[in-house]
Amino acid sequence: MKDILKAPFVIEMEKTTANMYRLGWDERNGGNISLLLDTEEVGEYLDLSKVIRTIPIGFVAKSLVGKIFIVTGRGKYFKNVEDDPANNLGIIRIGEDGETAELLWGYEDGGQFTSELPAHLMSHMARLSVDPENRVVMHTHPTNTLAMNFVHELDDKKFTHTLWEMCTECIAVFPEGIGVLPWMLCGTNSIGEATAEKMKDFRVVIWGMHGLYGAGKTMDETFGLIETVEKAAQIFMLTAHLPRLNTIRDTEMQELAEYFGVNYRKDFLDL
Ligand code: 2HA
Ligand code: ZN
Repeated sequence: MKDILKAPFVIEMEKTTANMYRLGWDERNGGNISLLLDTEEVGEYLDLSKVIRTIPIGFVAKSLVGKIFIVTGRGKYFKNVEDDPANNLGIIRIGEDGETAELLWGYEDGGQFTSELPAHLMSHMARLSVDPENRVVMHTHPTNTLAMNFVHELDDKKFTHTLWEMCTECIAVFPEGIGVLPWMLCGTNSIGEATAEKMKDFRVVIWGMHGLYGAGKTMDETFGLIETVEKAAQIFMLTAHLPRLNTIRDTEMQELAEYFGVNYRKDFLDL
């Protein structure tokens, strides 16, 4: 067996959480990540017949039976993942009943997966139904995006349009736009269901006055997507209180989207 601490997916979780912590997005226990793993690859590092313990997941994730995820731990700090991955991360497999997680590695202090696991798994199911290559779901509290939630209407089209206006390439990076949910109680199946519903159309879903969810094929792609949303929100927050002299017009956004050949939400522009 190879050393699990040297597995590329463990190292990627360490690097990503450290990076997000240093960007100031994931204070204290804020944020969580789940990454769908390749079973064969995990088998090079762990004995897949050895289940350490089982943990109920709180709903039935039928379409994920047998799938293996690496997930950040409940109450754990992104700040600490790099120094102590075995306590702060866990590798789980969704059991035959679809409602039990089989712990294969990690959560060594007796802990468990993030309280947001329902929203993560429901988002994975929604994204996999439209993109079979989706592997990543990330939840984080990016500062400017969160600030923008307090001063901007929480509406899919209006929020997307404002972000698209803030950086030329936004419409090429998230041409499908972003989904926006109102404030909801976190950690529940209801917020998971609402997130998953939006995830059928969008890879980024804002949780009003809380943070956002991002999804994608790889950690880089998903992180880059969130980073781009946050950059646009930062430009908005730096300029929202100043007189606007220039703007990127809707016809220019259209020109860019068509030049890049992306399938953009035409109904989110006013042409
Ligand atoms: O797990 O960010 O939404 C910490 C959170 C909950
Ligand atoms: Zn959160």
